[in-house]
Amino acid sequence: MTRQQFQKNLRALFMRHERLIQRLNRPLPGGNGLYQRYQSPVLTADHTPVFWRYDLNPQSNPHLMERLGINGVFNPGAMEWNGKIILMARVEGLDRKSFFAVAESPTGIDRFRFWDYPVVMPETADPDINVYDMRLVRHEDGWIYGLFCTERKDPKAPRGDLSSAVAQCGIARTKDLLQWERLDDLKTRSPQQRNVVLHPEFVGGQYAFYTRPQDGFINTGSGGGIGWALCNNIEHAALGEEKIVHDRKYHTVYEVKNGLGPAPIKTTKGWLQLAHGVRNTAAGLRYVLYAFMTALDDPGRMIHEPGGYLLAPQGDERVGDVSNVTFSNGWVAREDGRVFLYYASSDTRCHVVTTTVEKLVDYCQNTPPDPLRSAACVNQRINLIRNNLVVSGSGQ
Ligand code: M1P
Repeated sequence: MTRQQFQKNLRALFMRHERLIQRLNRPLPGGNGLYQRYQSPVLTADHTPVFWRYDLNPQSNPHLMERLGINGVFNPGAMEWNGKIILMARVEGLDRKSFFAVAESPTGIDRFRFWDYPVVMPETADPDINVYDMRLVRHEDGWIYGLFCTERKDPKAPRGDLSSAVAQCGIARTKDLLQWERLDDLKTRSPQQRNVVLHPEFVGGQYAFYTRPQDGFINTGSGGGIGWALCNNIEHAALGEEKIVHDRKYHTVYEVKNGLGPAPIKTTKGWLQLAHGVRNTAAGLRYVLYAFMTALDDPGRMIHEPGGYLLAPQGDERVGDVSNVTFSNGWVAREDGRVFLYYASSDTRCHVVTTTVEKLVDYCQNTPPDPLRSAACVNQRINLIRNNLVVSGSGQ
């Protein structure tokens, strides 16, 4: 390639990237009255800066090839930051290793741009092989915490088994999202932990954790459910018994497993909680999002448990590296009552839906619970139909 051609291709590359970053995201027509979906994902692999992927030096990269490609950008933590919205994305390279990186937007709906460098996360004495799914929380102790999954090869795996892994909760804290202090990994009685979330307030003067005790890396075994436990020391956090806040149940959308999403949102009526539920199908696991509320005076106590899912993969969202998945570990409640709920589809890209605290509380309080049997579901629906026909004056 001539020097001239190299420069031309380079300009085209940057222009394509800039067009993508500047693209506005339009609301999709229709909807369910609860939240607004949008036309485009908010973050994709193509949103990562050109200079993260290409060597821009014509001497060392005369063909202007991508040297370190990005496979996917998904499962972001989220928070408001200096009046803007930032996403702490899970960025996965072509080599399957994930890392964290901050993307910032003036609107929270479009124009997310990555900061120049990814997060440099300090390691513990036992280095992480893979890190992912950070839950960001501004704790009342003054720190911003990032709780994430740290994955390492299972030391007990038989020779030749190169897949068995141990997942645990890594904990780090920061004041500026740039310098991170790594604390000890969370110690629990469970052999595997993923989807651990720090509650934003002290409870009885202690740090409070939502957990997901699990026997296997993928399978819950005898464990599972969203757990809850307190501890005094965040620097060397260790939990005793995990009380189950929300258990798995037969023939529900969270039958196989579940896990809390982001840290909860405080409302006057209770804590709004978002979680993912997993069921099995002939086509593999299906991940959907569901909501519930816990008590203000005891965030580990369920008070409203609407039946069914809140959000499931739709259209293109259903296809990706791990198809049929919606997963969320980030949402932001704005001062004006709007809520931006970020989720990833099929472990590939990130999306947003917008709603309000008022709507989410109404949804949790007034959506009937899952009656757990077909006949009971029919009764539930007949009640709705009967009331509607009376209201509309066409009842018989
Ligand atoms: O592949 C779907 C999701 O699987 C895991 O979630 P869970 O621990 O509930 O099974 C996580 O690895 C998550 O990152 C991933 O999106």
